[in-house]
Amino acid sequence: MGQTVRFGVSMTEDLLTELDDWIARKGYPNRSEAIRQIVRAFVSEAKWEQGIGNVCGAFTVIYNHHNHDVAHELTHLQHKFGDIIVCTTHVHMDEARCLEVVILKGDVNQIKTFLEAAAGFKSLASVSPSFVSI
Ligand code: NI
Repeated sequence: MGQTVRFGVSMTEDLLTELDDWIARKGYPNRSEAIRQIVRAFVSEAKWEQGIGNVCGAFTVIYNHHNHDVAHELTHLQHKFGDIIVCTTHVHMDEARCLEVVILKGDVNQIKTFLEAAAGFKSLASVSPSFVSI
């Protein structure tokens, strides 16, 4: 964390009104906190798109455990990418369905490769993965 620096920003009244309305809806305590969050999200997304730096986040998948191919592929993938996997949680949802959450941390390009490989699974559903720069 660096030193906090103040700077001025100019914008039209209309745009400022839109910003203040958004801040009120989101419940941010002030413009500075809102703008910090906006910039962090923008920088994080830009780094993700450009493949820069490290990220952390989760990949969530629901699959039918009677489909042994999926269970096997998921285990195989986790062994292959062990250096970027922090931990995995497996929940037996019911007699057929399993939910698995894989927490990942590391190089953004390695994590993208993991997600591309996992996208090919014949899962029942997967939650949109979300990663942030660290
Ligand atoms: Ni299970």
